[in-house]
Formats: sequence, structure tokens, C-alpha cells
Amino acid sequence: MMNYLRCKPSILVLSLLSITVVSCQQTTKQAGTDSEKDSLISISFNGDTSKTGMVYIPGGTFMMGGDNEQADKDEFPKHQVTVSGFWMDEHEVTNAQFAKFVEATGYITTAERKPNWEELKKQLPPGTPKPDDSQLVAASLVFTPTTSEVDLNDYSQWWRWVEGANWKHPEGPGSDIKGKDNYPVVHISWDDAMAYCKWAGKRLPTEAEWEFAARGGLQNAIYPWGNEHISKGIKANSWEGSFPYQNLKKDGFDGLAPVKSFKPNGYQLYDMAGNVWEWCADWYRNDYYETAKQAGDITNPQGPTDSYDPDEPYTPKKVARGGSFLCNDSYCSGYRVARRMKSSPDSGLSNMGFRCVR
Ligand SMILES: [Ca+2]
Ligand SMILES: [Ca+2]
Repeated sequence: MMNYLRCKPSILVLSLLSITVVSCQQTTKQAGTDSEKDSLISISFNGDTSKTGMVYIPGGTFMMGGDNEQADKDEFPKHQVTVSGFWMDEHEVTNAQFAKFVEATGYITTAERKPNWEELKKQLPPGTPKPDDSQLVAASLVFTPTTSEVDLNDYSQWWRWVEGANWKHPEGPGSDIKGKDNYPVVHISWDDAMAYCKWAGKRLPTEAEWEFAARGGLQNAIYPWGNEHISKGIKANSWEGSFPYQNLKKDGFDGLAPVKSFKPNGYQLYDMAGNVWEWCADWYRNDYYETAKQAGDITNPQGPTDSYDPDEPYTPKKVARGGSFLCNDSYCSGYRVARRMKSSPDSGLSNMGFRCVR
């Protein structure tokens, strides 16, 4: 578990601060102020029905779930799933694309809003004390490498809750996205991704669609490119070296990479492994695949109707897939096509983004 969690988007399990950080904006968003609700309601389809930048993923039947010994329990049992054909963004949504959305709608992301403690505490274990006001600010989680080896059970060593960090300022105040139009947008919550999709006339992929697409037409392969280990050649943007203090950058990138920097998979999809984690539409349940298996050959599954993560039972979570520039074979191996990740719909991090389907 320790190893697994090192690049987990929801890295906020172990401390009150952590729980607070990951959960607070979710409840803020759910309850929301009137202005926040209005900002969502006012988003309408931009009218662009073209398939520019998308590729068609032919439908088919596949075995969904883990393919090797790195697979976690929630990737089993492997089970048969059929998905209909759909169109998918060929790359992660970029800063330039997200900027157009914000310009058109005035949308304010989760990370740019101050959390509301009265709403937040409803989603926390009973008796959770209120965090210091200094924590209840518009902020997001920024990865910061350490200078030496650290206790890998302590996420606070490399994740910082940074006031002012958001998609326009990925590292916090003083940082910006100038010259990074074609980089994946980050610090995007699931709610933010849904708002973008609404504007774009698209939607988030289901978890089954995402995995089917990531497999690129290969049967039971471990990675989007097949079974060859990620260290053989240049495959994807991941973390090479000793986490979180030594990044060998053999893939050429310390942090984010521009989209389409690596070879696409068999469906011409880029970065289905690594770069940024990608939100899916589905709720996360650790035991969902058992339910799916019992249902037999399921077609276009939409995921469970509720969420349960035994790591954080009070926090409903959505699925994220594909791994990020922080993933390493020694822990989460998030670039495996079957790896499941989960985080609360409000959480944004410096390695979290998305792509859409229609
Ligand atoms: Ca890298
Ligand atoms: Ca990705």
C-alpha cells in the first residue's frame, strides 16, 4: 500500500490536513454558493460539432482488469466488457483548450475557490476538528521533489497545499503557463472537467471506455504499447529514478510534457500512459469488478451507483486513469492500462488532467 500511494492523486489519507484538503472543495462545490451554481448552470454548448482532434475508437469486447502481478486487488476479477464505438480526444486537454473555455464562460475552477468549512465537515469523519483558517484558502496540491530520501509513508514530504496554485499558476504564485499552450492543463477537479465537457459538447469517458481505448486494440497487454517494459526505449512520461528526490529524466521530462511528445497507441491516442492522470465519469468502488463479473457480459457499463474507498470511507471518489509524470514502476505503475486510481470530485493536483469523448 505504501508503495502504491506514492503517486496516488488522492494523497490525503494520513492526516487531518490531508483529509481536509482533498474533501473540502468537494462539499463547497456540492453545496456551493449561488454564484458558483449560477456559473455552472450558465455553461452551454459552444456549438462545435466537429471531430477535430479526436479519433474514432471502434467498439468491441475485451477483458477488463489487471494483466500482471503489479495489478492491485481492485483490478480483479478480470471480466468481459463490451463498449460501443465512440470518439475520443487524441490527447489530454491542453492549457490552450481550457483557456478558450474559461474565456467563453468565465468559469472559475475548484482550486480558485475558497472552501466552506460548514459544508466540508459533513463529509469528514465525525469529530474532525476544524483546520486552521490558513488552510481554508483557495489552493491546490503541488508536487515538490525532496532533496534526499524521505519516509515514503509521509506524503506531506512532497505534496504541498499551495495557496494560489491553480491551472494558470501550476506551481503557485509566480508560476504561469506562458509558452505552454500545448501542455496538459492541470489542477483540474472532476467538476471542472465536467464543466469543460458541457461547454465542448462532449463528456468524460466511462472507465470501461477509457481502458478499452488505452489498450489500443491489443488483447490483454500490460501497457498501451504492448508488454515491453516501460524502461525499454522511450515510451511515456513517467518518473525514472528514485522517488521523490532523484528524477533521471530519461524520457526527457522532469515534470509535464507537451501533449503528443510520445508515440501514440494503436488507436492513435497519445499519453494514455503517463503525463497526467485523466478523470473518468465513473464513481469508484474497490469491489466494483466483482459486481461486474457476476453480471456476465456487460455492455457500456457506467460504473457503480455509489462510491466506496476503504482508504477513505467518508469521501466519495471518481475514477482516474493512466498515471502521470510521477509514476514509477516501483510503486503505482499507473501507466498500466488496467491501473485504477480514485480521487474526490473536488480534488485538483499538479498531475491531474483529463480528456473527453463524444
Ligand atoms: Ca519524466
Ligand atoms: Ca495521460
